[in-house]
Amino acid sequence: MAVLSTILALAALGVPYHAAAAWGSNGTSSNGTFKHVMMISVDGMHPSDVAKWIALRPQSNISQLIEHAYQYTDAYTSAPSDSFPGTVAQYTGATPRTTGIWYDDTWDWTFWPPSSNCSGPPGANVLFDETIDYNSTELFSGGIDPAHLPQSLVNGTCQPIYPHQRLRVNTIFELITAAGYQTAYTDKHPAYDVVRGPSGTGLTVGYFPEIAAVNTTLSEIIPYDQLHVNAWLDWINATTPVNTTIFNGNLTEVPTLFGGNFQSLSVAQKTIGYDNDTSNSLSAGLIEAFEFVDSSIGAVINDLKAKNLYDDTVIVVASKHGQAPIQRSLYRAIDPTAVNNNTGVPYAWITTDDIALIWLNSSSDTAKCRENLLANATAVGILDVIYGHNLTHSGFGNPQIDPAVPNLIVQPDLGVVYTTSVKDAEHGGLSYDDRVVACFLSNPSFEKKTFNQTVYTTQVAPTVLGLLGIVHPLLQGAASEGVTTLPGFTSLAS
Ligand SMILES: *[C@@H]1O[C@H](CO)[C@@H](O)[C@H](O)[C@H]1NC(C)=O
Ligand SMILES: *[C@@H]1O[C@H](CO)[C@@H](O)[C@H](O)[C@H]1NC(C)=O
Ligand SMILES: *[C@@H]1O[C@H](CO)[C@@H](O)[C@H](O)[C@H]1NC(C)=O
Ligand SMILES: *[C@@H]1O[C@H](CO)[C@@H](O)[C@H](O)[C@H]1NC(C)=O
Ligand SMILES: *[C@@H]1O[C@H](CO)[C@@H](O)[C@H](O)[C@H]1NC(C)=O
Ligand SMILES: *[C@@H]1O[C@H](CO)[C@@H](O)[C@H](O)[C@H]1NC(C)=O
Ligand SMILES: *[C@@H]1O[C@H](CO)[C@@H](O)[C@H](O)[C@H]1NC(C)=O
Ligand SMILES: *[C@@H]1O[C@H](CO)[C@@H](O)[C@H](O)[C@H]1NC(C)=O
Ligand SMILES: *[C@@H]1O[C@H](CO)[C@@H](O)[C@H](O)[C@H]1NC(C)=O
Ligand SMILES: *[C@@H]1O[C@H](CO)[C@@H](O)[C@H](O)[C@H]1NC(C)=O
Ligand SMILES: *[C@@H]1O[C@H](CO)[C@@H](O)[C@H](O)[C@H]1NC(C)=O
Ligand SMILES: CC(=O)N[C@H]1CO[C@H](CO)[C@@H](O)[C@@H]1O
Repeated sequence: MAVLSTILALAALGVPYHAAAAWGSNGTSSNGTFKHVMMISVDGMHPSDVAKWIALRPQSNISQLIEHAYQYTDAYTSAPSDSFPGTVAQYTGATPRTTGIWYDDTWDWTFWPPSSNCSGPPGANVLFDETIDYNSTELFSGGIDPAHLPQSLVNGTCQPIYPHQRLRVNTIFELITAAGYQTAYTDKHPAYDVVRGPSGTGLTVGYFPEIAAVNTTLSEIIPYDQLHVNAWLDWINATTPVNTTIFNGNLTEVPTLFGGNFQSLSVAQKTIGYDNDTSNSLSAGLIEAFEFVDSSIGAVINDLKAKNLYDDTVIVVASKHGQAPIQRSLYRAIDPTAVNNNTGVPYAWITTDDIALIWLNSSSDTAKCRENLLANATAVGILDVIYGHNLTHSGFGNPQIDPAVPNLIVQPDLGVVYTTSVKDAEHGGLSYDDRVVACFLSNPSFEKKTFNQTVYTTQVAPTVLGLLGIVHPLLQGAASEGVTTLPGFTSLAS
């Protein structure tokens, strides 16, 4: 009785405590403790951004979340780190070599173009962005038009392949719906149907306003992001916004797992950038983006509290990608055709961003291609070209046996972006600025802890299952790559 009243008193004061049923003496969670997990990606947010924001606004909502969080200061998203593989990493626990999801724009030797009926030689661009919508100039674009999807053979039959069918391993959403719970997710294109997983059963509902329908300026992206926030508030009310995609029956309860992203900070990084001072302070534009994100998180927290759900919900803030360069003076735009022109050998496809992925017609040209590119390394802004053994041994997979793996990966110098657009930064590549991301898990019962060791956002997936009491070896990608829960959290081993 005395212990209980102490806990209640501390709780009333907002002092952190260990709920005996939920926490071991070493602070690791037991399974099945929490009823809900909300996963937020603040796209582009580095750990250094979180530190700068907290220093600027110690009373902010993000600061208060971190007061009751396990925070990881050296967390990395997938490599490549673009939005598509970065999202998939958090929901499968695996990286592109296992998931098959390298980028939203790639090549695959077992695909054919849209509407081709799989005729002609195999090998096609696999593009899962706004171009697969019915009409991407409309915010509610009608969803995915199968006529715009690349095709492949499924048991010998030519079929359009939806993003979720392209994924090779299951998602935590699938395991959660299989356990009888409901789920919801929001992101920037209908193509984020990818998180439904190969079975297509992972999402109860989705909400995918098309970002390509708005201009890429902070003033247009904030109202766009507000739609995602409104969806979260609706879900916390067990309702759905107008223009929801109902995949597996309408939502009837507060989802067990719900998630989504913010674009505002990423757009501010790309169109405004950091201050040009020596500490790369948050510029006025980045502060504006942060103000919006922070107040939106505050609205979610208040809503969870009002519905008495806050104590039962873990809020996971893990960004799907960073942004490079943080130091604006390192930025250098290079025409992407500089890569194409310097391969010196026939290629099937080149994806360029702040990385280049190259699929060659003949893998026997691989070493020659690397040599040619390196011969013009300065002009093309190349730091290294990864291929062959190095590709496989660095965990990227083997293009000799996997039709989705590029033959070469060009890692440009930090700050180089292969683009003809006007920008200040980009993401998708392998640099520290691209891959290091904010990662913290918050609940009022968590005593603040900071973990400085290297972790990966793939670890979020099994951790979330552990929090909800679901056995994680069922998570195929994490099991295949030996990915464990984040330090400080335990999972159900079997
Ligand atoms: C932490 O505590 C849990 C639960 O009491 C226990 O199962 C686990 O072995 C402990 N881990 C460490 C590293 O001591
Ligand atoms: C797409 O939507 C825009 C805006 O509503 C409209 O002008 C255009 O005709 C539509 N395109 C197609 C192919 O339906
Ligand atoms: C729903 O989508 C339709 C287009 O399909 C659009 O006209 C309408 O404004 C949208 N409604 C809301 C509330 O978003
Ligand atoms: C392909 O065929 C196998 C064996 O008949 C079957 O188990 C599997 O479900 C089929 N896959 C699809 C996607 O139809
Ligand atoms: C985007 O900007 C252009 C030019 O300023 C403007 O004409 C257009 O209406 C804007 N689009 C949206 C969706 O607001
Ligand atoms: C919550 O849902 C109920 C219906 O279940 C609805 O009447 C109410 O307006 C909703 N509240 C908000 C804030 O959306
Ligand atoms: C789904 O539920 C929402 C309320 O959450 C309701 O407004 C909508 O009409 C329902 N949709 C269908 C197709 O039943
Ligand atoms: C930093 O300097 C660049 C180049 O002079 C300029 O274009 C940019 O606007 C500056 N950024 C900020 C946030 O002031
Ligand atoms: C690459 O070659 C094409 C065709 O010759 C040319 O138009 C383009 O300017 C070249 N790119 C660069 C960066 O030199
Ligand atoms: C490398 O650049 C030089 C000029 O700097 C050019 O003459 C040469 O053709 C380029 N190499 C290739 C393979 O394109
Ligand atoms: C590639 O392999 C060589 C020799 O095995 C090694 O020295 C080099 O560091 C590797 N580079 C990368 C990027 O892995
Ligand atoms: C919800 C849930 O799966 N709970 C499990 C937690 O772990 C214990 C011991 O392994 C199981 O008995 C529970 O079923």
